[in-house]
Amino acid sequence: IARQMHHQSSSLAQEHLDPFSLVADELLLVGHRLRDMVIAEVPKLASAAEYFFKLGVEGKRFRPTVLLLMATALNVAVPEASHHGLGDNLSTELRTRQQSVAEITEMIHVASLLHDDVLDDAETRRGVGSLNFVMGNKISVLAGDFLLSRACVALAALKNTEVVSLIATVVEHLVTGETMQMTTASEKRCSMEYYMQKTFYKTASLISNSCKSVAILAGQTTEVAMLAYEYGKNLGLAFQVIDDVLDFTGTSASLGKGPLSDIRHGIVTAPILFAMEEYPQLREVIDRGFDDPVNVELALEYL
Ligand code: GRG
Repeated sequence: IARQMHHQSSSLAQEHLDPFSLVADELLLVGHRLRDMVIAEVPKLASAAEYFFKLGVEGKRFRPTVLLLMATALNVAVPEASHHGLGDNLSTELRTRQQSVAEITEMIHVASLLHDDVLDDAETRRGVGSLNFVMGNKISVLAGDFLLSRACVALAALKNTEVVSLIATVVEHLVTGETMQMTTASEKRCSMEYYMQKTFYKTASLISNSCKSVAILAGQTTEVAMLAYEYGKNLGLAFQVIDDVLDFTGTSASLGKGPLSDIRHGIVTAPILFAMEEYPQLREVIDRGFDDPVNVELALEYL
């Protein structure tokens, strides 16, 4: 993507290729539109649904950033076929539709965070009280459902059945990944294969399928769409592995929540699996579970 951007504007020096700054203005626009898209009729639902879209608690916007950069790279050469159904101002219309994918993706992401925090009984998120902690579990679940519904409406408005199908399937993947994470079966919990599959569903699927959607909207070939998918998949897997490491190395300030929260929730993450390859005896500690803080401390010694 950086190379494509570089070709587009030769004045763009390598050191200026900070991905966030390249799409900063557009991210602001996406942020404004998201705030409009999540306005609800009933005041209690409105304040709950808007909670993570307000300035200062909007998160890193990693997914919209990746999608806008993907759109920039792919729109350099838009095949003739994609003109079909779009007006004269092709590039503006196409870009707006791709921004819509970024907005839908962020809404689904936030919906999953709201439900996740209820499941985990979390107290903090993005450096503030999690919505379930501040307003209660019931409204958090409903706000997540509301966001999913708004995302569905925006998705339908794209009038592209392939994209609708891809993104709708991601919701199933999120639920599947979260359910897989709940397993207590030792064989599965402790295998790298299971971890990678779970991580694809939980984190990478949303990024890969939305990247592919941006390519489809640009009328790219199946081959390019698959490359966009693979790129998003690998980026998503890497993103989760880094997120896993940060759980051990980050601070409350940098994480926006307490460190070691994964291990305290009994989640077997990448650093634990890698440590287990070196110290097979760690498996015993994992099998005993992390409900007991003594086992958490023991596991940390291996890490
Ligand atoms: C209702 C859509 C829906 C799903 C229900 C709870 C659940 C099933 C899925 C949870 C999936 C989940 C929370 C995956 C973790 C993904 C992840 C790495 C989150 C952190 O993403 P960041 O760091 O967060 O991009 P910010 O706050 O920056 O947006």
